[in-house]
Amino acid sequence: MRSEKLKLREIDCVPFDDQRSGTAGLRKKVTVFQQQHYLECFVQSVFDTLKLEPGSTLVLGGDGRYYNREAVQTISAMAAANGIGRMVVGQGGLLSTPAASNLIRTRNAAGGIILSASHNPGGPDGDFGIKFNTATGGQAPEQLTEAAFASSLVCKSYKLADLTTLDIDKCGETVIGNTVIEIVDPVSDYAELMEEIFDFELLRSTLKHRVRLHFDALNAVTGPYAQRIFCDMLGVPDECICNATPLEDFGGIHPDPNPVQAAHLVKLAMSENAPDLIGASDGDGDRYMILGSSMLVSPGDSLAIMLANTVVAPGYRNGVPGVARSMPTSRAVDAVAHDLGIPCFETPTGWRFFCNLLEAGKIGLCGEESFGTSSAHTREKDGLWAVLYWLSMMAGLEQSVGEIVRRHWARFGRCFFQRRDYVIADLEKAEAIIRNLTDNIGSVAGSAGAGQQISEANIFEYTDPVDGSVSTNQGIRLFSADGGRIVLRLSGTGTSGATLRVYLDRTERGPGIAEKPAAAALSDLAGTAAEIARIEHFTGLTEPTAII
Ligand code: VG1
Ligand code: CO
Repeated sequence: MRSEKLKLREIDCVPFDDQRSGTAGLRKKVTVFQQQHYLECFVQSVFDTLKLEPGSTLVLGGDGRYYNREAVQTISAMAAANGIGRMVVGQGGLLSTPAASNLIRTRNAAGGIILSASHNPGGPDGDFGIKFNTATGGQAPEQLTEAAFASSLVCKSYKLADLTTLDIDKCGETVIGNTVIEIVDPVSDYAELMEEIFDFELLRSTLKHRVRLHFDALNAVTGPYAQRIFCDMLGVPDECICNATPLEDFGGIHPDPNPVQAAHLVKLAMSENAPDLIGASDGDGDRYMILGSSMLVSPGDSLAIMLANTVVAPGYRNGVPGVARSMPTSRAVDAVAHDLGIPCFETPTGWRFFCNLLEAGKIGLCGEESFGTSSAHTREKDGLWAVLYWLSMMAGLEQSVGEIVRRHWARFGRCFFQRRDYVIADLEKAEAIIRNLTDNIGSVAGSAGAGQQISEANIFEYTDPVDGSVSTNQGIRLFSADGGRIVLRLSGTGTSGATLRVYLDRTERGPGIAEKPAAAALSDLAGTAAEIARIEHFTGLTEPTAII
């Protein structure tokens, strides 16, 4: 064990004015983070905000993107200088977001720092990000991220220990003054948790005899997790896991598992002799995509189907007390919750809004339309867990992905869903769309566009049922007279310009729903949204940049 004396330095800096967290942490271009004192100032603000007891434990790791390793060294040196008792750091600086959340809980840590810009591109010209979690394992709530921002605006110095570079690739402990820096295997605790929730014996035999799995880690953090869990523990051949080595630039691919960025997986699913289950995960391992032969599972459907089939996994066999979805997520899960007689909460976009509900035991499953789903086993969304849950459904129900989905639609109806993203270079123009709708919200109800009558329009506001905190301006909702819904909001994870997200959903029942393309079911709502929001007028865009 290496041991060093603490050589403490207090370094002066000029405060930054742009360190406000978005939907999931602070995300900026790598070059912004590389400015002198930038990372340090934010981290000092986080330490000051968390007001950690001397000697507390903190978890640290990230998705392995460019700048991850440097940031781990800097944050460890700052932790030693700030009196943290123990830093638990993922080997190689790696920890998937759900694994970090789990480690915070198993180690009774006071919190954690996760280095990730999730699905944003990586590399020297890409993005970097940092988010912090509390002792519950959940992402810091809005009040805390706002407090950290306020603290950064007046951060005129930070504390740093002078220490020789840590060997973060070897598990073991280094002592610096009163701080122990412990490098741990990033996978083992998480893998153990998965083994508790799911019936690995059943999954092993299903994978051996019936289900051919193909998992794509998109060169991001889940590679080592997938290899350990699927190959070592569940016996899947190595070649079924691809892009399994975390790379600093993700090999140039965009680690966002959706049909646009991961079109190669959609192609594979539509091919002859497609694998039975195709899964993929995003940069930091908290999202997923599920496909089967000729079937891409829409995330809203995935949550609904999981809720309808809790019986398949030992961890959920007794059902769940309630469920939650983010407001723009399709309302498919509402029908299942209604059928089960359990509450269905509607929260603003961003995982942090689920954390209080999970912590209070009000919900046992939750999800977002952006391919993120999880349960009370951790306090973050969890990509690999979702793949294991789908595998459990295939094993327990003895059905293919396609059969599971189609049977669900036959029972509950099909909630068609689309997210239409408009990438707008000029932030002002994007804000003008939202401002115009907000200012005129009273007259939007009763108006019509592309043949659709809007019967109700409002601005979503959320009161947390646990702590009573209120979050305003969380998206604009338009309800059509025939039961359709349009939601508009601006993305809070980008690092330049703006992305307007337009979400559409409508439930249909009866014959033909399985064959009907979502585009056909939602084209009138799409036209109505574009017309009422005057997207072309404000931006010149006649079509979305991507439809997900
Ligand atoms: C997006 C998604 C949101 C998700 C967030 C962080 O936010 O819409 O559902 O929670 O990314 O996910 P926005 O504000 O860009 O719409 V991750 O996997 O980037 O931590
Ligand atoms: Co992510």
